[in-house]
Amino acid sequence: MKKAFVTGANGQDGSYLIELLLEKGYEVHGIIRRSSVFNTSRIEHLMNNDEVYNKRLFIHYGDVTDSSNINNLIFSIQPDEVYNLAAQSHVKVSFEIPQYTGQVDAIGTLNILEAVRNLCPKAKVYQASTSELYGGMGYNMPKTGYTEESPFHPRSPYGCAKIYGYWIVKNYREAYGMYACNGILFNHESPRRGDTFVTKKITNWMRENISKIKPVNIESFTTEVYSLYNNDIKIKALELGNLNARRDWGHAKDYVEAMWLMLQNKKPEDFVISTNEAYSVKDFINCCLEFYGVIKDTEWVGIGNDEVLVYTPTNTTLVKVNPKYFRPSEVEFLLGDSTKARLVLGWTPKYDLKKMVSEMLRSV
Ligand code: NAP
Ligand code: G4F
Repeated sequence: MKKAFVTGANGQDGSYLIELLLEKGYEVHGIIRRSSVFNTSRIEHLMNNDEVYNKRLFIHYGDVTDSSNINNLIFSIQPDEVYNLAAQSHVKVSFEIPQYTGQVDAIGTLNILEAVRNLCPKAKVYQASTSELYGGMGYNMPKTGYTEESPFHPRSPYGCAKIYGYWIVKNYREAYGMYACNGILFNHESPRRGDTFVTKKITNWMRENISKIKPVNIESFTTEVYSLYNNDIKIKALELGNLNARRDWGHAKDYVEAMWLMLQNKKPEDFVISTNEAYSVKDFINCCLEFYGVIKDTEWVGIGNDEVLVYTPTNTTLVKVNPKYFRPSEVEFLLGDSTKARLVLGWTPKYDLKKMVSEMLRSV
């Protein structure tokens, strides 16, 4: 039975990856950090499954910044595959805690590589690299999307820490012949996405508020009828930052499959994983409004920081800009070109934006 070691086990990707590895018959060892509150909600269903928990799924306390802990675990488990997903993964937060972000996202990656090199050298390593490496600057924006060959220009302490992770993985591959690869993944979302990322923030708000302007089960309401119904609605507008940022948004379930495929490849290589389609934050909001069938009753008005989304029957503001969500330096545009992964790994995404939005809006 193959053994996998997963850091960031209770994160969005960690939870889907562990499900996939268990389905494929692996023995899986995940690490979680000690927390003063329960922090296993994304893997609770697996930990409650008596057929796998403590039989094929083992959860250990661990932290990638604690090399003694990582060394002990790697030495005692002797995994065949290591998936390093642990990170301080929020770009905006990285401006507030840059040093900590570097310790986890950069030095944490080095700690994993050193543990494998010294204590379990045959293990294959997957590193969670990111499209944030590219930076989306005007001079460096290929029309058909970023490939494995595109230059990098990170725009945040997160991006800078991850670029160290990217290069140290490449260096250990070249220097020591390790099977170590970077998955350069574009944004991927799901109902398990953290609540402060833009897609989850939007879909949470929609689920809470759209039923107030249109009872979602009553499809036959005419605009006239539900604007009457809406006379006394109280909606706290959704406050967002850059509405025009564009992202190539995929589904986390598709992307963890790509991680696994990378470690089954004949040789260690780096791969871009993306849907190859980019949409703006406003497009994402419009897609949610289409799902609820209310888009025809809404209108974007104003420009810049004064731009708002209005529900026209009652002139209610649904979305507005709050500059506190702007980043000191922004990545305006990310579009991937995952041709290589599709050709070499045979990977293709099963979700498009509409299907993913619909799953996020239907989830509880
Ligand atoms: P996530 O939900 O934020 O999960 C990150 C996980 O890392 C959490 O379980 C977190 O634990 C854990 N962690 C943080 N610091 C740690 C430390 N010092 N030691 C051990 N574990 C630690 O992120 P995700 O969306 O699943 O992303 C997974 C990885 O892919 C991350 O490395 C991220 O940077 C990268 N990535 C993500 C995307 C994306 O769009 N989702 C795209 C490209 C790359 P707590 O729950 O205790 O905080
Ligand atoms: O959802 P986001 O916070 O994701 P971001 O910054 O693209 O980073 C995510 O994807 C990266 C891959 O490219 C990962 F490496 C990283 O770990 C993370 O998973 O923001 C997306 C866009 C940004 O341009 C942001 O400025 O949405 C814009 N945005 C507008 N209003 C907002 C908001 N982002 C957040 N989080 N909150 C807002 O209110």
